[in-house]
Amino acid sequence: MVTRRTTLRASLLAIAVTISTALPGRADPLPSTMPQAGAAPGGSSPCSAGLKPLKKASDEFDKPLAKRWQRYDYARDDFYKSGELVFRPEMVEVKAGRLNLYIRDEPSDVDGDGTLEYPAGAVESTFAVPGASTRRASCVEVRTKGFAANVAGSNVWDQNVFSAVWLHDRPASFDKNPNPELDIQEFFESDKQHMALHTWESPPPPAPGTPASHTQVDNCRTGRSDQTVDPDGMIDDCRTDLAFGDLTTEMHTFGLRREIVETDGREAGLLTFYLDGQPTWTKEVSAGSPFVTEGRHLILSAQGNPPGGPGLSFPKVAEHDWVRTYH
Ligand SMILES: [Ca+2]
Ligand SMILES: [Ca+2]
Ligand SMILES: [Ca+2]
Repeated sequence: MVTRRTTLRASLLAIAVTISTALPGRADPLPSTMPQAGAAPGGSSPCSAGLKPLKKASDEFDKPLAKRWQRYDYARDDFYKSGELVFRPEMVEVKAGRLNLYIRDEPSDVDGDGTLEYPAGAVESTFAVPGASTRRASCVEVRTKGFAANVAGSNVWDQNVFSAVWLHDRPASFDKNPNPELDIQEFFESDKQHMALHTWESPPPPAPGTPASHTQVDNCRTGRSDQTVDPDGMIDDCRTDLAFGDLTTEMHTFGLRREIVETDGREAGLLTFYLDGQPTWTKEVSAGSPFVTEGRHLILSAQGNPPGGPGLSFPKVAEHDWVRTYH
């Protein structure tokens, strides 16, 4: 395992070195298939390096929510539910430059099955965070302070609800198969970032577009040993060695860069997840994979895991300071 890890790091270093040579003031040009890092003024983070801000896919949350977001609403469709949470538009608030998503301790049995559901907030963008091409990478960053699935300790699932930052178009549909889902923060432990890739293979209509279960493609959690089998010869570097302390007490920036790079003489799709500018997971997929090429909506949500109540104190609120997309 150590040898493989070293090899992966060496591959990544090779990529990093290649990109750094293209920064302004350096002489070596990039191969034509490489993203033109440094070619345009860009963001200040490694996620956005060399890319231009994409205003139409960004929001500082300093004005009321415009048409670039839809609020999830259980009254519109009972699809808008997660575990013991039901999504209500009034649980979404924009105030003092922040998008706040609440869970309130006002449960009722909305579906009549004898269990209580709690009103919660979630939004999905109407814009797409663009996918990457051979010429252009894509980055989305979200500044957020969430609530964790896990408060008391790393092996205690004591809260049963959590906030999430992810890319997907909901509901899934047959014509968008395999409906890739990229979870920048699938769920959230107080001191760990949990990232995941899923697909939703939808049956043809008239069956519901979102199947009952999704496919777990891969995942990575900081601060925990890697639980997945990495494919041979492909970059899959989950930084299980990183410790971040309590992530719930202040704002942190979570990001995902998607790009098509040349590594070891081949073209590859590369997904790099970030926490405060630090790469936490670098995952290779094929250059044509929809995980890297497809535009996807951004979803900011409270999520629930049945069974049981949300646990611990109320009100719970996930605060989002901004969303910034670069392309
Ligand atoms: Ca803001
Ligand atoms: Ca119920
Ligand atoms: Ca893996």
